[in-house]
Amino acid sequence: HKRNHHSVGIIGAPFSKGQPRDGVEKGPDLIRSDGLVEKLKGQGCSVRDYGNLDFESVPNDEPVGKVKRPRAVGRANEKLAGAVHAIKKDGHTCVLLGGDHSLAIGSILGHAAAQKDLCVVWVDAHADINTPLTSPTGNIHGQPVSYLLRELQSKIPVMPGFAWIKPCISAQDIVYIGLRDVDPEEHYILKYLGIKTFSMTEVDHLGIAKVMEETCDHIFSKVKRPIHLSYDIDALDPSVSPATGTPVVGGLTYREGIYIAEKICQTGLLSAVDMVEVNPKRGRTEDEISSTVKAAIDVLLACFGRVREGNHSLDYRMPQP
Ligand code: 4U7
Ligand code: MN
Ligand code: MN
Ligand code: MN
Repeated sequence: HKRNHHSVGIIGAPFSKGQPRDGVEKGPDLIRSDGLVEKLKGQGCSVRDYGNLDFESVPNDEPVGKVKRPRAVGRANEKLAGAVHAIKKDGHTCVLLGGDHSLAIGSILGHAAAQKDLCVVWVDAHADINTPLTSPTGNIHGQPVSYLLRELQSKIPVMPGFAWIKPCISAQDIVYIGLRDVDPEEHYILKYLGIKTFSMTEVDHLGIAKVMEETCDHIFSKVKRPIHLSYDIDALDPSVSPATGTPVVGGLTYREGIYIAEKICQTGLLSAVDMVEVNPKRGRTEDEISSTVKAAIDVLLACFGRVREGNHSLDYRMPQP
């Protein structure tokens, strides 16, 4: 089959202020240094690396209520949204290398500015749907979805750095896969808005193949539309990807994690991907770090056509004796 004429635009966001742990800002360069660009080109993609965004420090970024570092997070995401918008205008599938998951705010808003009618597949141990008022921690990486959903707009207080944000998706436009650590307030929101979720219980019960069938049925129930895949590496089990800020036992296997990416690729509608929360400083050994980075890269390669049965380039010719 003729796959793999993917055109990929990569943007790095070395940003960590959506959560308290150092090191997640090293994610973009770490993922690149393991050969992401070369590997994508090697499987037939055209790739443009737009480099890393540069985030100026924001002085006097006092908490607003519980919410920590709102100005830094707001500004970083505004910048990221502009970059993602531009990459989409250039005609690429956008890959955001994070950084923490607060970056999904800018990534999805920038994507939505260029692409009407997108839907979101959120692969994560967590729902990241706390509002500033429900958040138990005040960390914005646990809140991005709340800013994006139209149905929650009236529940979001005014915050410095966030005035540019206008919600761009509705509750029926997002599907979660991999949930296993959801705060009670988040659970209420998910149920109250009727959001489609495949927690680890559903992955166990249905199997990942059925989960992906139902995911596609849900997002394509009316029409086929572009997909934004927001992939938190902590969706995978910590035995696979331990180097992350908020690991939770009982996660997706490596195979389930890859299968999700393969199926999303097969739709032909992948329009943007976030790969976030890879934090080398949270790995206790080199092996823990490399296993986490490898998983992140393998997910991305599967997003862009790599399959486990084997791969060959379209212009391969057998050697003649
Ligand atoms: B991640 C948490 F309270 N729900 O809001 C919160 F448990 O992007 C965790 O998925 C959020 O890694 C995890 O702080 C955010 C907490
Ligand atoms: Mn998570
Ligand atoms: Mn997350
Ligand atoms: Mn995390």
